[in-house]
Amino acid sequence: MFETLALADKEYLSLLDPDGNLERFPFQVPLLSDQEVLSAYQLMLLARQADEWAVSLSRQGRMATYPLNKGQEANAVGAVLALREDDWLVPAFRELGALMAKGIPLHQVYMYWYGNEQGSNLPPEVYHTLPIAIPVGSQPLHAVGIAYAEKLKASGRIVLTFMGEGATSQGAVHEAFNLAGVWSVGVVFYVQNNQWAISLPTEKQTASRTLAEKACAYGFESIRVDGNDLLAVYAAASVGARIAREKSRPVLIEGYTYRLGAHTTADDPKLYRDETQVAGWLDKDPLIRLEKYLLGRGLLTEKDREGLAAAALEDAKKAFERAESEADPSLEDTFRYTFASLPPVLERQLQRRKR
Ligand SMILES: Cc1ncc(C[n+]2csc(CCOP(=O)(O)OP(=O)(O)O)c2C)c(N)n1
Repeated sequence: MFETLALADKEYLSLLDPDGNLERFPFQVPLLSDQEVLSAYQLMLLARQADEWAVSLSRQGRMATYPLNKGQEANAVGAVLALREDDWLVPAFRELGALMAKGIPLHQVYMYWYGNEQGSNLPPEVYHTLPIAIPVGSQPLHAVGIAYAEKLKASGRIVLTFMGEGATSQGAVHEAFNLAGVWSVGVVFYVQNNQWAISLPTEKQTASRTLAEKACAYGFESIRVDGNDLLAVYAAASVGARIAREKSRPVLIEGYTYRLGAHTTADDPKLYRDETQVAGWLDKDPLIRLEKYLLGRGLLTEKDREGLAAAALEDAKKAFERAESEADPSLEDTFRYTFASLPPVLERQLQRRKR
């Protein structure tokens, strides 16, 4: 448990109640300014509309397989807001809001899911972000490697990496946790516990009561946070980022959340999960809770809300049109953007394909 955020008997850190009221806490909580909350809301809204549009595009046969982030937006956006601009983001594949919060334009993310490798062309000196990682649980090791390099350079930069709860069953993730603890590097492991790894529920994934408690075995601090509460995610990530930067220690944050949509546009969750469970979580929709907070604080009106949602959908449509109209990637593009220099096995593949 993060020492500065004593949760007493609470299951996880939560700041906004279901009606969007800010709860009082007996300790200092890092909070966003009103303007920052409003900007974060707009990003979450764009991530939501971009999702809905991607599903529609997929039905029209215009989009390849796409993983939905619906219901998980607060995790991705809230955690990145706690970073310094030059800190690193090492994503998995379900953090659209995190990529956009890092400044990566939506059309570029859409290009990735459209199958254009230029979507992975993220100049590190501009975005400090690694490309989307599909192999489950592969990226936390990269995050630890970067954090170790930054430690050697004494740059003060930290690394935020995301993974799903399913990824925590992968051996490479345990190696990453272990190395991070032993090398004492500044990395924030953010586990989005959306309760499903495709069709496998969390209780069949792990016998641990929480994902957060796994950090204990590796000798670092952790916290469980309400992943549907932007303000709580930001607070937990801010404290986590401070520990990572000032103490050069890893931390683990478990965002307790729910995947409201299908695993991807190629999946049908009705085949394996009970719709009544989904209905219960629709009531905890992170966007609705944040809207209630903003409306209650007079920072948003119903009319603004409708206008912002319509504008976000328009932005998503334009972003996809741009992605769709980009030139096809070259053969070389398929091999670029992940490795600084190609490993021999990929070099051989490239030469074979060229022939
Ligand atoms: C190494 C590897 N094995 C299997 C897959 C197929 N696969 C894609 S996503 C996924 C489930 C991942 O679950 P979780 O880590 O909880 O993340 P979520 O999809 O829920 O965001 C699986 C098994 C893969 N991409 N990589």
